[in-house]
Amino acid sequence: KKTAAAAAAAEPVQIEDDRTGLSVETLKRAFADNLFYIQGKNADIATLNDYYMALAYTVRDRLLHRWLGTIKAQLKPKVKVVYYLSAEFLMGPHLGNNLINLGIYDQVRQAIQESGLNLDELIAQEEEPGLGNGGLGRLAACYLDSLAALEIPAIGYGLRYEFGIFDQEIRDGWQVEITDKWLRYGNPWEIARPEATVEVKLGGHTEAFVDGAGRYRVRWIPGRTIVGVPYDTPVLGFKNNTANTLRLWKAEAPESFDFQAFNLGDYYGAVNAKMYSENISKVLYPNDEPMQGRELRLEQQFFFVSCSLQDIIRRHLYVGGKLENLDKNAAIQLNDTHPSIGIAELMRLLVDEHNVDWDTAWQITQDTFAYTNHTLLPEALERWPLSLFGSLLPRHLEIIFEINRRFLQEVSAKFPGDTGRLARLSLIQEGPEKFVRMAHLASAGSHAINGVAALHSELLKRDVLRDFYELSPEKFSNKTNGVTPRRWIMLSNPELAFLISESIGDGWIKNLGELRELERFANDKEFQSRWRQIKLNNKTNLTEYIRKRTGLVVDPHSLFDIQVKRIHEYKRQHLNVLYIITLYNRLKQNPELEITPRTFIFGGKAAPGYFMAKLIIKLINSVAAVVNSDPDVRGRLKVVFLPDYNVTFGQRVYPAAELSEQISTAGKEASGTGNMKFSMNGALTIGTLDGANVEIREEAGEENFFLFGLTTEEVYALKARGYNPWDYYNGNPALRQVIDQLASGVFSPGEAHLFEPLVDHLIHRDEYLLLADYQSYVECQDRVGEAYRDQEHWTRMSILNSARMGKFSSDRAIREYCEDIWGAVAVDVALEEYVQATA
Ligand code: BZD
Repeated sequence: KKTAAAAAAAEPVQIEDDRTGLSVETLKRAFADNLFYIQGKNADIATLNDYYMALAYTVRDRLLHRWLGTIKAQLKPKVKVVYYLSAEFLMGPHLGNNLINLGIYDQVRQAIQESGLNLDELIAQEEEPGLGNGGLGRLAACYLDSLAALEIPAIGYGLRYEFGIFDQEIRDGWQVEITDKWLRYGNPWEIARPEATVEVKLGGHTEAFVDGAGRYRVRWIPGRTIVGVPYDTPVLGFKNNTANTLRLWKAEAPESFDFQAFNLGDYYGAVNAKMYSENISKVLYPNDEPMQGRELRLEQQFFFVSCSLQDIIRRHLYVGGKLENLDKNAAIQLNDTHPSIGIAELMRLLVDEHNVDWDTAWQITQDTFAYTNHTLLPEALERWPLSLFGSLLPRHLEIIFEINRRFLQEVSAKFPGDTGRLARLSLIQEGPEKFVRMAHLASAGSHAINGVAALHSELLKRDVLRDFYELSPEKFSNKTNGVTPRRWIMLSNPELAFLISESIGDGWIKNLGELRELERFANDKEFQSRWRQIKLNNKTNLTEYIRKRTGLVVDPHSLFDIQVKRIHEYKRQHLNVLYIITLYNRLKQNPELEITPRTFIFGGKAAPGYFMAKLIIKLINSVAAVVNSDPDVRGRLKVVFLPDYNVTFGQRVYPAAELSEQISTAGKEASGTGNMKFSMNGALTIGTLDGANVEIREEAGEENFFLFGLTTEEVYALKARGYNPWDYYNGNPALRQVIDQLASGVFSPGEAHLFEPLVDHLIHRDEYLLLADYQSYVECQDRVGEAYRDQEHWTRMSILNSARMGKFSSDRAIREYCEDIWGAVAVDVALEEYVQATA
């Protein structure tokens, strides 16, 4: 302490210009220096990865002063910090993004070129941190970007999975999962902070005792402890001084563990215990996996949440805050229910460890936490078997019982005699096996609850959280999702970004609403032709990539019709396939038929244990195999499944798309965010009135959107009166032909029964109403094909789509969270003197 204080008081030492300077000369020198001194290589033996690392360190050096300045600015009393708790952060590669946010893309490109290398190749070298499944994890990443852009003090807390989402390979048309070794070559963007390690308890039992002041207390005697070591990654704001922190926890064994066993001479036992502890942050769980017996997942959730809350309290006390005022300095957002155990953990920390009385603790907790729901699918709502929960977290179970007892008392007071309501609202689901309902814990323990699109938020109030809405309507609001234009336009689609800036200035990057000014170019022939040329360039790039990855040759002049997202029955990739087969049949029956040449492109991963989703991948590849090798449809129809869809690949795909498939069953997709990325980059949408599609259509104008399918109300009504897919099968010859072909093995030569499970499900149950929506989808797709023939009109629609997507910037979403939920405001970051002297 004393040494540190003395050092801080001393005259600041001038930090070398080589680590902060931004001239091309300095950048080149720093790059060469890092190659030599950090990578320990020279040009004779350096690999592409060595060059990437050298560049990454060169860039990292140039953001550190912002990072330290931000940390300092945030560690002040009265500053309110947003803590975003999320089991997933799907950040995507950092290098290109950091260049954009630092505003040094051009200098660095030149420096790298003058060093005899190519910047794009170095950027492509980065192994992306795939620490998320899909939309939910990517949303967390976009929100961190916007928080920094808006200079809001924020920390993202999560898990540093050693293995992120698996890499996908396609073998014989089937998905094969490969472990994602993203840390293999080191991660230049993170800094370990072992000095900030925290301890986490698990298992064991509890004991009641009376403390010195005569108060009834409980202590938790854990069965084991693990420690969390934080790894910090800077998250830069766009051309400002803010660099927030993403703090991810790695699980390790405490030292004491080894020593104990070591003293007993059980060396291997000690090593075993160490390995067991480290398991907790080993691997990301895929979504859509059965939750049964997934104890390790609950351990993960509790582990990162406990580490984070201890960290938050430590920070709060460090700046001299009082625990009673935690909510004045901290807004904690729960990204779905995955971190909702935090409600019970904060209660435990306050009541058991900091001796705060229950009522005060509960008030603090509710005022601090807010909860975002991301799904209406009943099977996706988290519930933990009481037995499992109690054995891992005995004290938390007691606390949850006590929260529930008081909560239900309040409910009784408000709705006397309504026992049905009590059972529905209870945090515990009764029955032969009892469960803790995490969405109920999150809802009871938060002051704000939000859905992620207007429709979704309405449905939440009507269905899943109806009783909570009736109890506390003031907690509910909508926060329509958004995505960051920095990554999803500037970085992904530089040519388009350039054209836009040239036409309307570059204010849109920070204020996406300004894209509206593009409307005046919608009919401008010259502008239209540049717009089209850029799309063609992006399509050509994707074409080249497709050829490299799959060997398939596709025509960049065909309509690029793209569906990329996780594979799930509710997202209905197979409805898309039904249309492809329909088109194929038409062409076979009428070889002279004129159609708009199309390339159907799919990408997405299936959860390893989700059989139907994997079968859908096989289906797409099987149909592709037949269609692509049939000379009768050559030049008119192509089907591509691109393996290993991830953020990096998304950055290539959205700019190249002309048609965006957003075809989920109405009422099932909470929001969608890919739909926004497509539309911003000038793709038109074919979609149902689901999730944020509703608002995208509202903004773009209904004449610039291809709408089809049942509405949510119609879906409910149809199911209520008894949906029978057979009627649709029997009543529609084209549909029947498609289904019969699938059933008889036309697309699975030699394996006639391959798609039987899919076909059976469609004609007997069809939970997601593909058959009901088939005709409407086909007709809509036909209208798309027609519309594409008028390129001028299509381009106009495309421009208008981009121009009107301002609402879907994550900056807008974050502003709403700040104003309505967090009460957080921007904080100025001052750069350290030594940097002002040099930068
Ligand atoms: O969240 C998604 C929704 O399905 C989308 O509609 C929505 O746009 C995004 C962002 O709000 N949900 C997920 O991505 N969910 C998961 O990935 C997930 C992960 C683990 C466990 C359960 C779900």
